[in-house]
Amino acid sequence: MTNLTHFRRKFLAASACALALCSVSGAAIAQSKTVLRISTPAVPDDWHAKMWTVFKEALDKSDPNQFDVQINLNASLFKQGTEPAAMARGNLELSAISAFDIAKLVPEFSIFTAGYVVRDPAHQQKIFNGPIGTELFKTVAEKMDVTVLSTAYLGTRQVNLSEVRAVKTPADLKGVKLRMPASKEWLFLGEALGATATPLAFGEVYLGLKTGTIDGQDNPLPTVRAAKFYEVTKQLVMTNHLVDGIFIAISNKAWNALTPAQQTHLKAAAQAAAQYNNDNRIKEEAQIVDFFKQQGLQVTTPDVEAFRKSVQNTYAKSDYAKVWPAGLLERINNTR
Ligand code: KDO
Repeated sequence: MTNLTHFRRKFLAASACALALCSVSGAAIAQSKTVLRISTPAVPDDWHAKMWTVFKEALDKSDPNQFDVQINLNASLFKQGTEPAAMARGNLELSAISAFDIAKLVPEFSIFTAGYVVRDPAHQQKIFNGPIGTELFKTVAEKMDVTVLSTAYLGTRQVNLSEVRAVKTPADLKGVKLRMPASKEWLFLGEALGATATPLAFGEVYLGLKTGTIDGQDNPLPTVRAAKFYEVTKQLVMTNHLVDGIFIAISNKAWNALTPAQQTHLKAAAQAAAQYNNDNRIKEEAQIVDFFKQQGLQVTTPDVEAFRKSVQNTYAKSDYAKVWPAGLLERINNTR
């Protein structure tokens, strides 16, 4: 072996070793961070997608180098509605879960899936940040093995149709294939509105509207904009039927592994994220109607009282209402 070859071999071996060391220490740093996987069906342009960046940034600031926050949008990690089970199994740390997801395991929570119960976003925050929230979230933690960190306002749901139709009362929605997320709690709401509820995952709604598999869908207006449903629909019926919320929750496995200081910071980060979402969404909802009009959609006002009466009666007579704790509806109504 020439001196030169010998030198080259030694040099290559040394570099490889340095590289190996380097990647080992890189991996060690990555490993020392607590991984927080987030999964949501939200589209990138919607406020409850963007709020996760606020969460991540708040945590990076309060606890530098302690967390590896991984945000997965568009249901790319878990299918819509499967997040609570994934969290309970320990395959997912965080998500923003709906009242409908919770109602499957905590039946009394179905009171928040009923139309025309929560009055407005301020009412929603008072309910969930007060004693009712504290009591119910305790049951959620016990039955679902997740801890709710904050409540985000998803918006007020409206009916959005692919063809223009005269809609004044629920009877006018008869035969309309109204897409709802795929669970019996959601389908019940669609039927209570007078429509033929048709289950479909959020990610398939745009195509469903375009191809005519469904005649309409319901969502808050900022989502109709962010997911571009206005491109494939012609009418918004302002039913205001559900002041919807999503609950930022963490699996108890992940929560219990945190130090008390980390738990405090995580809660603060989730509250900052919800606040960012709520402020922006409320502001957008107040001015968004003009956008849809400019896009050529008809924005119509039905007889909201007729919808309210009919939806409330349908729920009152249903099995859902049978498990609502005595007095809860009154307590909600009296929350101001
Ligand atoms: C929807 O599928 O209509 C819905 O609005 C239901 C919500 O609970 C939530 O899952 C939301 O979609 C997604 O986050 C997408 O915005």
